[in-house]
Amino acid sequence: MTNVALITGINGQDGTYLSEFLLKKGYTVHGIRRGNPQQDIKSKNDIHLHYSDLTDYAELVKIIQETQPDEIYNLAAQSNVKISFERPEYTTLTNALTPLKILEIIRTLGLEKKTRFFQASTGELFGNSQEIPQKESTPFYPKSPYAVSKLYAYWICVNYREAYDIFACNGILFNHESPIRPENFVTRKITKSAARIKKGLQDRLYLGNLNAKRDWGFAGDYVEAMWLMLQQDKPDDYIIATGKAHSVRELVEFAFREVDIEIKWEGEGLNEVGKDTSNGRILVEIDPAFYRPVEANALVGDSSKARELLGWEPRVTFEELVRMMTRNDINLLFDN
Ligand code: G4F
Repeated sequence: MTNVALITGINGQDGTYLSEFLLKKGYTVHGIRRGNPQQDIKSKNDIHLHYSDLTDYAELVKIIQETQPDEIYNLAAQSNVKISFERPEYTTLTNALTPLKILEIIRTLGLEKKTRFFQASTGELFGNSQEIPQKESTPFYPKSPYAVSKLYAYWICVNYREAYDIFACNGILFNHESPIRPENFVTRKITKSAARIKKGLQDRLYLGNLNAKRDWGFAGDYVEAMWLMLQQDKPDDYIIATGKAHSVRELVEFAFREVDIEIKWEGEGLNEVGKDTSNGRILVEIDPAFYRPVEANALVGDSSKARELLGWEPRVTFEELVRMMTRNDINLLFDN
């Protein structure tokens, strides 16, 4: 008998890496994605795709009833922090209520003893926390509608674990990136722009807060941690992070270095620019449109608990991650 996994958000970055990981482990993988309901269940690369909208409770019941999963990974979300300030209600409905619905379905279908549940929780829960690095015991202080919606999701997961004995885990994931990260996240925006500027396809890169610091790891490493959490004897919550913070400014410098451009910074605040040291050309400028109404503090996670209990540790460093992403973006340009 093979294990059956059901992944929401199968077509996103994490869904892509996780489904590859589980297929290699011999799982039967089902995934939910938005699309044409007429297509019902389709099979693509050995993944059974279910076209559904997660706001549709009845369809979710049907999919879980039919697939009888051993493990459910809830990766679907409106995951962009900036967009959450513009679409707070949609963000809340998607991020907070989807895990509630899944947990409630597990309970009402009597799958408490069969189905294990993973919730993609986030380092953004610690938005304004004063403790650095943040641990599982650090008090939460969310600073965006996104983070507030994920706070509900975190606690409903804990609540169903305690109330109904469901094997439910929160992976408190700090930023995790890859070559398939969409461009509305800063890592991919920067690596793609560095490649395009190098090739003469773009003049400038416009960014928001250069001083923001994040703990950036590789998504491929993080999906392994998700799986490990569901293989333990007891359900629990774990921080998954590299433990190292870097600024957006450093990210820019690293990515441009990969395309043999050295950046030097001049000016201050909104007038700060990044210039190519070899010819003085301005390549990076600030655009206040990319600032957020409030910014989280330096986010950096202490994943000692995951290292100790799951035997997990990140393999790819920040430098390797930026190199991997920038080189991929260069290759994509040369392929086209
Ligand atoms: O890449 P970001 O948009 O990711 P953010 O907001 O840290 O959130 C990501 O990580 C979280 C986990 O810690 C996840 F929960 C969440 O779903 C998502 O995956 O922004 C990173 C930083 C921010 O401080 C932002 O203000 O980069 C700063 N930044 C500066 N200029 C920019 C830009 N971010 C974006 N997206 N675009 C800019 O031009």
